[in-house]
Amino acid sequence: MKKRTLTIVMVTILATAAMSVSAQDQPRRQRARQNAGQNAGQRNREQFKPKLFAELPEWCHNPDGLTVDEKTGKIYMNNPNFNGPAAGGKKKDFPATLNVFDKDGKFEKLLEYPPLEETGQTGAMGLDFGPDGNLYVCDNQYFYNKDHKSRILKVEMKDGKPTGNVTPVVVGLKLANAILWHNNELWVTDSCLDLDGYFGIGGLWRFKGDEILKQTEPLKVLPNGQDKHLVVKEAVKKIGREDSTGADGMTVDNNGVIYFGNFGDGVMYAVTVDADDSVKCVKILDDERYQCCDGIFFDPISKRIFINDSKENAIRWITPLQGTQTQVRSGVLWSNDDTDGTDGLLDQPCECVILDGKMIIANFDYTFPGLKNVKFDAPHTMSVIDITPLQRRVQQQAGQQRQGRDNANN
Ligand SMILES: [Ca+2]
Ligand SMILES: [Ca+2]
Ligand SMILES: [Ca+2]
Repeated sequence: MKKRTLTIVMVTILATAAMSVSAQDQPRRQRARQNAGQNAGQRNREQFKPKLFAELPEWCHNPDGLTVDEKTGKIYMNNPNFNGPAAGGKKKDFPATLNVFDKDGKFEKLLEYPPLEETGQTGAMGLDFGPDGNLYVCDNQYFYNKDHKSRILKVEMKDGKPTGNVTPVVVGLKLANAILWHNNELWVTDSCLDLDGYFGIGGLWRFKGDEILKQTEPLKVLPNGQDKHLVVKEAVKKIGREDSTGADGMTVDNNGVIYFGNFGDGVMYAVTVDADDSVKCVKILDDERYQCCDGIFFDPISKRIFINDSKENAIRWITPLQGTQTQVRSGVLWSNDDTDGTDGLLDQPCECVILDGKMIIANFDYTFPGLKNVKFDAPHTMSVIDITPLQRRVQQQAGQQRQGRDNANN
């Protein structure tokens, strides 16, 4: 025991001596440059520190899907209220709700979702406005019944408010998570297809507009990965925390490329539709540092796709694909340690939208094994990050590049 202590002391002394020698040898100017770099890094980091956007009541403790009404600038938010005594099949304390925010965080409940009779629950998550002006909503029933009970619901809207008519338009999904109307088509991520031979596998559903908008009864898809509307299937890697959840967040860039990422391993994909209407999916990011992807959102001004990293309490970014690229750049905008969410620090961020340079973030706070967030706790919060410095920088760089090209051409 004593000998070991002595060895450790000796090694420590030697290491300290080596460090001080190298520090003396280091030119002073280089050290100053490094310090300046660290200070700038710290400043850059601090400028994206999240603040509190809204504190939510207990009956709205689980904010998830977000979408902006482009016409009014209002932010619509689904809250499945998964926490509470629903575990074990009991009815939840609070029903799932649809809510609306103005840009300053003023908040109003619009609707309590009617439960699915079979489970007594609704798990309203992703949502998007359709071309008919109604809201389309992922109802994740997987947390209550894994046997193809998830649905897409249409919430009929008039003058920015629900009329009260909520009807299923697609039934038979596994874990409906994110939803996107694009090019008069409806795209939906399914996080847990549970197909034989895979640790985990998720995918993308694609429905033509007419199939949804002109239907007389809900479209029922075939089970177990057999349906033709399931156009992408991607497996999940088994990594440290062994979460098998697949396709989660989804967004589309200004070139019409659709992106999605896996919750369980953080791998990102890009999806395009070819001239013959076939769907192509390529892996664009597979980096062991980044192991989780929940909701994602493309911002055309900063030219970034922002990723809610639930594992790391982080907002990360990737660049959208350009030309024939198949890989993207990536980085971290902000991350913080475990927190209850006080003052707006991230408490398992799951979705974000960007409005007038402000990134509005929902903190899901419904933990899974291996996440930084260790428990569900008050306060229940939405955060906001001012990303205008990043937007300005990217726009300036683009302007300089244009100028450079013009000069070269003249
Ligand atoms: Ca999600
Ligand atoms: Ca919290
Ligand atoms: Ca928490």
